[in-house]
Amino acid sequence: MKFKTIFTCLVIFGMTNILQAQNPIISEIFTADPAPLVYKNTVYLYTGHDGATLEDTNYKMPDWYVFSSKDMVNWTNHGSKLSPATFSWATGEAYAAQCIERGGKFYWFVSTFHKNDDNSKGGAAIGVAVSNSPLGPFKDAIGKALIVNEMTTDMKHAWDDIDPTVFIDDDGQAYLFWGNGSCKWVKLKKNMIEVDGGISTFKPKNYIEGPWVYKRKNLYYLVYASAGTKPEMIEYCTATNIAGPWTYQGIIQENVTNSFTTHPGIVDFKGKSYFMYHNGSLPTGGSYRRSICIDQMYYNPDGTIQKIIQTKEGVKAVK
Ligand code: FUB
Repeated sequence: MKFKTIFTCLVIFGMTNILQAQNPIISEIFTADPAPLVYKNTVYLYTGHDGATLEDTNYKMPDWYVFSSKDMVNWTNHGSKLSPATFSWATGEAYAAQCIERGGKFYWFVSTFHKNDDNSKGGAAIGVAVSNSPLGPFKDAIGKALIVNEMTTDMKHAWDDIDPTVFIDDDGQAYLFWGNGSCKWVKLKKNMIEVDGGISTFKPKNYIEGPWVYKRKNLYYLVYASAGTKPEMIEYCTATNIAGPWTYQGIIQENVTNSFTTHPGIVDFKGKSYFMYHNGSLPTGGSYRRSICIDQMYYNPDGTIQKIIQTKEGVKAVK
């Protein structure tokens, strides 16, 4: 083969690889804990932000970011839109969060940590920020935490009230699920900023943290990070009633590259289902320097979820 032909082949091969390698989808900063929201033909992706140095041995998560896409491949970085500093009662890291729309307002449920004051002795807590736009500006919706460590006592560690996932059922009833070590849930009032009734606690098989709750064809899904002493996987349960009982359905995602944690974020967009998660696969990445990826998600006719195939290529652009 002539040099020119070999060169052309190498360029085409290289370009094809570049065009197809979508994962991780964000490479300018380290991102974690994906929470997608579809609104008006656009996917908004709310993320955590890993700011740890290579020497750090724990999370350094200063703020939450928003990205958006109209095709699941080209993502616009809208920047840092919220931080624990927005909440006068908060201190510490910006753990997992999820934003949901109701009545034209956007409610961003976040997990962070509480100052030691009259409302709490500290520990993880859940707050809500609100905005008239998916891109903010967001402000504290309540002026205090929605959930504080003292409200749940089944787990003795102080960081069990993390990882909120919020879901509005067809009848308009909103639910908040969350928790590390056990899964907790409560109804929310229509205003989305007050709990309605008591908190329930349960422990799905192998549950550790990071719940993601949604409904598809009259079946409720509770997808979560599992294990604990080993790197996390994603497992799930289904139920015909959101109050349970939940039926364990198995593992859908095995361990991820170079990160102890993984965290599910699930969305349907333009007729396809997508599974978002994080790993440590960017150069210099790791458990505290994570990156969000997307792969296709498929359901069986009976509603069970097929194993997620983690790829470097990611997904194809949708029109
Ligand atoms: O990102 C900080 C914590 O790591 C999250 O709250 C957990 O779900 C895990 O991803």
